[in-house]
Amino acid sequence: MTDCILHHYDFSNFAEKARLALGFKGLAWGAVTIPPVAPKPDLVALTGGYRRTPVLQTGADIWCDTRLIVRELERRHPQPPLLPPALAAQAEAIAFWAENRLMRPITLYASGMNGDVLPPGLQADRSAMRGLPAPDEATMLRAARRNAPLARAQIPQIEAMLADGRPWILGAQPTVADLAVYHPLWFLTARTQRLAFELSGFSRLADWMQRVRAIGHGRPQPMPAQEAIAVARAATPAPLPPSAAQPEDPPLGSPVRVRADDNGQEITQGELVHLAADEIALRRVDERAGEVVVHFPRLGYDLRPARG
Ligand SMILES: N[C@@H](CCC(=O)N[C@@H](CS)C(=O)NCC(=O)O)C(=O)O
Repeated sequence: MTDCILHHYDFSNFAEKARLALGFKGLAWGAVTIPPVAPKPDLVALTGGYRRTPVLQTGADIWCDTRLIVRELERRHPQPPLLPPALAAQAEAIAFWAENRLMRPITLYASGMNGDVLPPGLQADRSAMRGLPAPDEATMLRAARRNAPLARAQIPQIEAMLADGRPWILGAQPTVADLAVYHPLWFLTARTQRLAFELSGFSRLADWMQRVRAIGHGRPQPMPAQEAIAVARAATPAPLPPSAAQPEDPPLGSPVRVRADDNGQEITQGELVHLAADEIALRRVDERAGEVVVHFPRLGYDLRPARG
């Protein structure tokens, strides 16, 4: 039996980070395949609005964003650690660079060059997530050309991080930094080998990517979305630890809304039931999933009193 269910799809790079985290912990997990584009009614039955990928479910608790997903996996399965206390802050800082500076040029470059092998409607959906019109092929290619040099300015930095022969980004021990730096690079060649040449000549990087790949995905067990919703319905949200609210926060127990501050800004609304230094949790009752608690990190998310 598994207590973790991951809602994901194959070519999502953030999902690859979560799959590797599950693999690193040696877990069996329920694998629900979600659509790569909106609408995602079965996912939204659980999240209440959030539509990004991946989402972790443990019973009637729903964990949004891979930063929080990794932290929750670490809490449930501390060994082996992905956030060893002495390295956690550095690992998170490198992960922030990888996911906010390295990743976007790589995804724009790879998507522009691989338009023919990506699902129809994907680019229109991604542009809509940023409030932009659907791009045509020429626009995608221009974006790829603008972003290739930005990817090439950063890939050698990863080789440099490994220059002293260390096996992992932060030294002798793997951390979440390895997963976060790996997944954008993985995306470069996940669909085709067309851009593999961009990584050639970086031998330490290649050996390190092989080590990360070897972590694997643990034991995914395919699960229909209906079953995951039934799991939530049958479960009760886990008891919450004491809150650590800030003076500026909306009161606990009040109706609030949360949305991502960058892209995919669909709103999740509910009763504010938990606040920690970097976590927000809302309780909501869904027609299909019953009572669920939806968890978000604070960083990267916008918390406000609900309207009306
Ligand atoms: N900060 C989020 C980012 C998640 C994200 O942007 N995921 C992409 C897929 S790799 C996404 O949601 N794309 C739109 C979608 O899947 O609907 C996380 O760490 O989970």
